[in-house]
Amino acid sequence: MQGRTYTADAEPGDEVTVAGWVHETRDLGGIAFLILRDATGRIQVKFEKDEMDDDLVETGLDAHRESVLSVTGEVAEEPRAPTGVEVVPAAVEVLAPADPELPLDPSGKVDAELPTRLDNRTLDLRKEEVKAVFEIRAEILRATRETFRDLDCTEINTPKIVATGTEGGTELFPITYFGREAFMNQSPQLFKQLMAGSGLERVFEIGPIFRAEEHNTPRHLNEATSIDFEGAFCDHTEAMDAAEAVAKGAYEAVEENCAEQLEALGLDEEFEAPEGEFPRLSYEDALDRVNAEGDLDAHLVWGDDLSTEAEHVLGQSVGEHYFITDWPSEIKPFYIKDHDDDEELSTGFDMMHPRMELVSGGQREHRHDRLIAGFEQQGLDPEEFEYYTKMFKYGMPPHAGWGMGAERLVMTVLGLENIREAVLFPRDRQRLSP
Ligand code: AMO
Repeated sequence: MQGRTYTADAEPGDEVTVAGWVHETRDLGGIAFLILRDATGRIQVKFEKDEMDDDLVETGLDAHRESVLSVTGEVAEEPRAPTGVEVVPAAVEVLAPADPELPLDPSGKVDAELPTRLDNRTLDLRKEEVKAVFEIRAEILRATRETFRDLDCTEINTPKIVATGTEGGTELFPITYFGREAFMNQSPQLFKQLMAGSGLERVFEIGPIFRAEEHNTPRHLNEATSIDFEGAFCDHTEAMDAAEAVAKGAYEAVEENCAEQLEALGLDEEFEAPEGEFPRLSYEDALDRVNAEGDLDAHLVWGDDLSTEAEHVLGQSVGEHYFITDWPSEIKPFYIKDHDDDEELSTGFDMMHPRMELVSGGQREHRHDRLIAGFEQQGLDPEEFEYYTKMFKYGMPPHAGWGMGAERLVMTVLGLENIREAVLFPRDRQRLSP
């Protein structure tokens, strides 16, 4: 809008046009106040009924809450106004009226349940604390791109419609692609590995992944955003360094650049970026720790995956971010390389927040014959993946990488209860719209 001033930029003495939503109106008789809200904050508009044109007063005061108005007038200092200034209007225009009945109260005076909030995300995002989550999410992704830049990575985008899956056949969403069966991609895994073998060497992607998993939990989405890294000539320890740098970079950026948003979320006092190196615990040590400290139904033995309950015990025990390394090969994906001196042991790792898993990754199997054998052991037909495996015949360097759930990162940085709070329009078992 030509000539529009953000409410935060309105200075005493300025002649401005501000535009935004009617946050509230207070009619005191001879004088009335309207609070107008925009992306930058709120401003008071003062109506002195005896001194102003009736039409102007009526237009301003008859507008229902959440209607969109533009107000032109002079900004005056007013210590009693919420921001210390007010606009004395010379013209008021209704740009978009709002129904008097709202499905959700953006002023936050009336709480709404999460499903109602998600059904009405536009209104929900007019609340300062909800807007703050998405501003912080954007800052985390910005900082992540910066960290990857410092790590000499090139940003890539890979196909989301694919012919085959990689992360286990049961979790694929099938679609029809010109009469053929195709799938929504579960992970950029194979494509990012192909790029590690290209002239780009070190790549990252921030993009959607689709998982048709049955889970309906506060930590799972059926469409999530994955932050993926893949680096040629990297081993699993260097990949872990990169994951740690991305996580720390996210916290530091939020701490440095999001003071206002943290305050809106009531986190300004308690927000803490992790300090020191994330401990690296072997799978075996993790099992011992869970068995010693946890009160689980079953004693964990070598080869067991860590249940949510076991992760919880471990998280409480470690109390900070940590890695779990040296997993049994049999429970890590076929594309992860085993240790050269012990084939039972995988270079795969997970990076954990005390509340949940954030990352999994590892060094990759880059030897063509071993890779083909891995596909076969997994029950996958290597022929179907020939586009991928054949590139391992033409000089595929050793490489390593990982995937990190962006929503889980935001969720853990901000201590959100439910992952759906970190996505604008979540996709889960029940939710396909909006
Ligand atoms: P994985 O399947 O463990 O590994 O996924 C990596 C990370 O992505 C996030 N994530 C999810 N977040 C929300 N909802 C989901 N349904 C969901 N699924 C995964 C988690 C998880 O730690 N190809 C490998 C990565 C690699 O080795 O590079 C992979 O996808 O934070």
